[in-house]
Amino acid sequence: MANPLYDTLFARHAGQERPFLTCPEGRRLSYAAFLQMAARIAHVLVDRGLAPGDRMAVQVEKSPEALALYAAAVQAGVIFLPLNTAYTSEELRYFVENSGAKLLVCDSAKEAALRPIMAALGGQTDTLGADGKGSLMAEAATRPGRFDTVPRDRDDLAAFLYTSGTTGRSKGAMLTQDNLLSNAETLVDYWRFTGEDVLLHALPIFHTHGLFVATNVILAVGGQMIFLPKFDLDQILTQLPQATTMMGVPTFYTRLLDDPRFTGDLAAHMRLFISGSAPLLADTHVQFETRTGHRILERYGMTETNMNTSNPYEGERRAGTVGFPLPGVELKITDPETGEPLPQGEIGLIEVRGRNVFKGYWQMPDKTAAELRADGFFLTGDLGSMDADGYVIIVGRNKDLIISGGYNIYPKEVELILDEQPGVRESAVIGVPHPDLGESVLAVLVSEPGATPDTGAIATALETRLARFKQPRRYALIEALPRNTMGKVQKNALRERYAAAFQPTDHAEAGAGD
Ligand code: MLC
Ligand code: AMP
Repeated sequence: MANPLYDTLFARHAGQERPFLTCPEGRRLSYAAFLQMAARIAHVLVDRGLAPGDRMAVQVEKSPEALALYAAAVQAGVIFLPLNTAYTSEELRYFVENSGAKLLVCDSAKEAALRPIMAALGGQTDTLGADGKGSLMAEAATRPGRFDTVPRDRDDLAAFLYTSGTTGRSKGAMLTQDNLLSNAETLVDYWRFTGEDVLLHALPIFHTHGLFVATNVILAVGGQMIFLPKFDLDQILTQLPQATTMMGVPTFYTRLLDDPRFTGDLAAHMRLFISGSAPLLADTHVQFETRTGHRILERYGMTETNMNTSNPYEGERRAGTVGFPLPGVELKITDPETGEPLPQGEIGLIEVRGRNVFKGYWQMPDKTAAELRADGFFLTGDLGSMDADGYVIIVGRNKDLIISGGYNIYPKEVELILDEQPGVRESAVIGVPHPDLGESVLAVLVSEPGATPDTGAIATALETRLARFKQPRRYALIEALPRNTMGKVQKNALRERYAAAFQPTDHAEAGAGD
């Protein structure tokens, strides 16, 4: 095939008037209209000087046009680099500089701050708003609705997704056409998606979950999506009767359960609820089944690997597990020290191999070599075991990572900025249980001798440096950080000490914050 990803997900629907996207305000887009829109945008990308293999960074609100930008990039052979809308200009500068993006598409509200950054790097800027307006679509409107698809190979890169790292420097995960395509095809079969499916889509489209898992699966079968700008409980409850399936992070499900309007009747017609990106508490699984009769299907994935494991469609969906390795994915549990496979039942590092596993980190050969073995196994950084029936259980992380509402935060990135703040001698950032977000960010600060850090001023200083979801929700002052004999900060001790910081009956020692 000339361009496997484009041909399989998009081209096969050309000219079809079947509905593809429905927006809550009543806007509807057929496949034919969507593909025409994408083709017009692809012309603009070429006219902007983007050649196959060039990067296009995109930081825009969710809209049909934003999704068409993804389709246009695939059709033009341009590498798609979506970015969280919460990232600050400072964070954005790093991504565009590191990736060498030639074009940035951003919201017009951010243009004044971002255009100079792009100009200094020799790149261009276009705008696209949540309403679909801006310079990109104004240009696109003047272009033809057909575009000659640029040939690509399965091994060619389709997307860069940045993921933070233990050192605080984000890494661009290079995903090929085949990584995305093979995973979408596997998931369609495993989860029994068909053209009759209507997916309630309330996830952001700048991460693997909302962009690749949700969207690619629907595109692969020619189904429909109810395309909500974000997770909004009222809209979910209104739209649910029109849907057959939903994908979400665990927070979606706990919020639904917290609302008495979410009843078994409302969910009775649904075919499937899927959860991932963060651990789903076994308790949530049980409560959901009690309320609706549905067992949530939990699966496990990563930016670098797409989806690795899933509970079965038929057969037992076992609470507290992430199911079996997907067809085509090899998974082993190894000793973190030696890399040797461990006997069944023992806890070790989860390693995966398959067509789903990425090519490496952009221009970071050392980091790639450290995490992607020469034999193709990727070290996920997650700790787990396999039960006697082959279900994978994730028990923790070898990596110092916080997952808040499905967004990842690497403590180092936050600690580096906290350590620069007046009165702060050192800091430790930890994730502690949060009833809504699963985990939330808490910063433990040690003062300079004789100083008392002003946590209010620190919180303000962080606003321009870090995306809101990475900013600590609570601060705690402590005499000294607990350390082991090697001098390493014992974060487990801190996590235990502040475990109740965000619990409703708040006996927390930590102050300041929500
Ligand atoms: C928003 N805020 C968050 C947050 N989301 N803070 C911490 N963690 C989060 N996840 C902040 C906002 O900045 C704001 O701060 C306040 O919380 C309320 O904002 P909101 O917009 O009303 O939040 P809400 O819409 O309720 O968002 C919560 C959420 C959302 C859980 C619905 O974060 C979400 O959709 N998460 C999904 C993330 C995702 O798709 N992950 C997949 C990664 S891929 P303030 O102070 O300004 O009010 C991956 C691989 C895999 O992991 O396996 O899938
Ligand atoms: P990301 O880097 O955003 O792709 O996040 C990937 C990480 O999310 C994984 O390495 C896991 O730690 C976590 N994750 C994803 N799905 C699950 C799940 N179902 N249960 C527990 N953790 C998960």
